[in-house]
Amino acid sequence: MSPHDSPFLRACRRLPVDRTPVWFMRQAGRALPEYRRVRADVPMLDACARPDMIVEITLQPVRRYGVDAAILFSDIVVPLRAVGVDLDIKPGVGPVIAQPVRRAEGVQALRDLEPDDIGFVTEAVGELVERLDGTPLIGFAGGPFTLASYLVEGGPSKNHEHTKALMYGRPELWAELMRKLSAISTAFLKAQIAAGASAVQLFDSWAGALSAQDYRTHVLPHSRAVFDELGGLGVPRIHFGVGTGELLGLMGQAGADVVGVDWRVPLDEAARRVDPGKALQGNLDPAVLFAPWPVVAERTRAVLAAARSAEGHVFNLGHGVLPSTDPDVLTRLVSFVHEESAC
Ligand code: 1CP
Repeated sequence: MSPHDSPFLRACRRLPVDRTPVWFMRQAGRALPEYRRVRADVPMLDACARPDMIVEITLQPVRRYGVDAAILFSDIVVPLRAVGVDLDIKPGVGPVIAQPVRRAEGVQALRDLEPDDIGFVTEAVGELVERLDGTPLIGFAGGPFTLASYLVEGGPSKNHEHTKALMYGRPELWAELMRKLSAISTAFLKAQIAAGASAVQLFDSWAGALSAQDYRTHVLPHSRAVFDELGGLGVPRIHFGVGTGELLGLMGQAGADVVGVDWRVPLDEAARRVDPGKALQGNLDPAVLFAPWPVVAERTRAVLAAARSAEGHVFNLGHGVLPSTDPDVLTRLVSFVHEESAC
């Protein structure tokens, strides 16, 4: 079977589907006991560098939940580490950078990503495409703003103050950093597509920290550079951020085929904010999965109803699966989305 006619790729292309496709951001991860088992003695970045673990962890949620797409097990900081940035992913914290990049020397020291740097990813993608037997594989990368935020802040940040200080105070150096990060993300995505990924998602998770004006000036041109480079490769391009209700139109204009929406804006309103010719992805609040099932069902129906205003719809959560989510609720949700949307 080829992934080409799968409901997921058809919905991304705004073609008719016989049921709404569904996958979950962070579907591979701590909500799954089988994930915790294989990761027990292996640090996160070591797991991301081992093709056997990438393959197994990517397949786990497909087996368990019956989702319509797999997403590669990796992390947005993997290509940064692959070009030599000294960083780690600390349990309970997230990515931590040994020497935050705030000056010209740090920006200049960033080098391009070469295919040889990420052979473990291309090997895993190739094997996954065979093993997935027609279920599409989504490749991904971090958006340049989100990567810049980790590099400049040195780790997770609420206010992104050092990042904004660089963006406002040294706009040329900022642009240089963003050009380098765009090139790294582009190379990471191209390698995944060349190895067989059927679609790609650019996670600019923290872009919602920006006003529309700042996004337009300081971020959009760089995200557009990534999408433009992928335009001729024939795979749908998904663009996602959190708290980006005010930016949905601009994130679409950056060059996405599918715009990811968090739970704060209903999909019918999102459809008005995004230019025609794009599908939407989303957008059940991941915290709703902790409510009694009738509430989950009602909210899921509401998402499906609002999505009728969209030209194409891929069901997802509005952000990643929370680690303490009951996996059985996710399994039930996949079936429910399929049943409710079947025509
Ligand atoms: O010990 C662990 O299990 C580590 C937890 C973990 C996992 C499972 C991290 C640390 N990353 C991942 C995998 C991961 N990261 C995937 C796998 C595929 C999937 O199932 O979806 C993906 C797509 C990512 C992407 C990622 N990493 C994003 C973008 C998506 C999002 O959630 O907005 C971001 C922002 C990161 C950074 C990151 N890596 C890990 C954590 C805990 C974080 C966020 C920390 C923070 O709040 O800043």
